[in-house]
Amino acid sequence: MTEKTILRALKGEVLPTPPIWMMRQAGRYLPEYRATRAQAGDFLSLCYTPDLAAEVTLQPIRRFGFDAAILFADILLICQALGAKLWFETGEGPRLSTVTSAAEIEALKPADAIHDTLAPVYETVRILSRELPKETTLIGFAGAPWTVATYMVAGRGTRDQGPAHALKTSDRAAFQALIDRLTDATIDYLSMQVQVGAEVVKLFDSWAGSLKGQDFTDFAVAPTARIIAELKSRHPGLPIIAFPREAGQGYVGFARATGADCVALDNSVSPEWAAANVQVDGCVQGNLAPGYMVTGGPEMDTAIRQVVRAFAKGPHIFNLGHGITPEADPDNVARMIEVVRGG
Ligand code: 1CP
Repeated sequence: MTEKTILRALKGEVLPTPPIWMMRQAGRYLPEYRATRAQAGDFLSLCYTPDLAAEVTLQPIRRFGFDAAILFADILLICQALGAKLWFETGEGPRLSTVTSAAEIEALKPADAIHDTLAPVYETVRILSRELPKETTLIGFAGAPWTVATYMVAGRGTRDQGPAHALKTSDRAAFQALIDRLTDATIDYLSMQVQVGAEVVKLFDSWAGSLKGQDFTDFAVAPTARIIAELKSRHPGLPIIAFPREAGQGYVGFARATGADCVALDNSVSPEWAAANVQVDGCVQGNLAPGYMVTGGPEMDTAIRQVVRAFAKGPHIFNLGHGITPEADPDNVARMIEVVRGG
């Protein structure tokens, strides 16, 4: 059997057509997702019901034939597994009980206690590895420690990650302890996803862009490097994608500094710049602006071709620069795939 295209790109192979998948490809822009989510009742029940989580993971594969499926779950489930309370306010987003002191960080559950809560996620992975088409790669994921910490400290999503920055300044040792706990738990979580069938893992550091200078090194690069080194020692050859979103100049050398096989790029950097400065070190993923999935038209076709052309001389996985939004039109997604595949 020929190797799956995503795995070939992750090994550094330059393919005539880049493989393609899309962040948040299972999501509210799809009527079939909205129907399954309604059946589950709420978002967390959907994440924790393996049959339904597997179903929504498979929906965009059936509809569009993407080259990869990403496990349906959320980066915040690990907070719950560590003992925080987690719920989603309809129309607003996640809410968590906060963790803001050395004592509260110390009181979190140890890394090896996370698996009871996360067992349904592992079951979803098992179902998917049985049911996915043989050419489709299964991607597992977790949030990177800094991004998950921003939610745990603030108790919600924040525009500027202010509460996490404040704790980092007022008690750096406590903040480092939180990052260390999350790093250990993330290693065990991803390792288990791989044991039950994930073929690639991705680390989402959605708020990496708000870390500057030494903080970027300490809290984006260092934890990512430790997670990758430990995962690769437990699972030799495991391909790993890192997404330090909005890292800007921080993208340069990120693969070398962390050991990532692929750096995912947001759409604030131009593909031409990223080809010259990031793809020189290996595979990149990205980076069409998600807004085109709403607006479509000839401008979308042009932008898609620009991304494909800019990255054509090196290993590339086509994706958006961030998740597709609920207002997107599924017909634009179908057209994107057609254009990437030469239409
Ligand atoms: O109502 C709904 O259906 C909820 C929307 C939704 C979805 C579809 C949330 C709530 N999470 C998810 C699934 C999800 N989240 C996946 C599944 C796989 C896929 O991509 O199809 C993944 C990989 C994530 C990752 C995730 N969750 C990130 C990192 C990526 C990113 O978008 O930056 C983050 C920051 C979250 C937290 C989160 N979960 C949900 C929301 C609305 C948010 C953002 C909250 C905020 O900051 O305000």
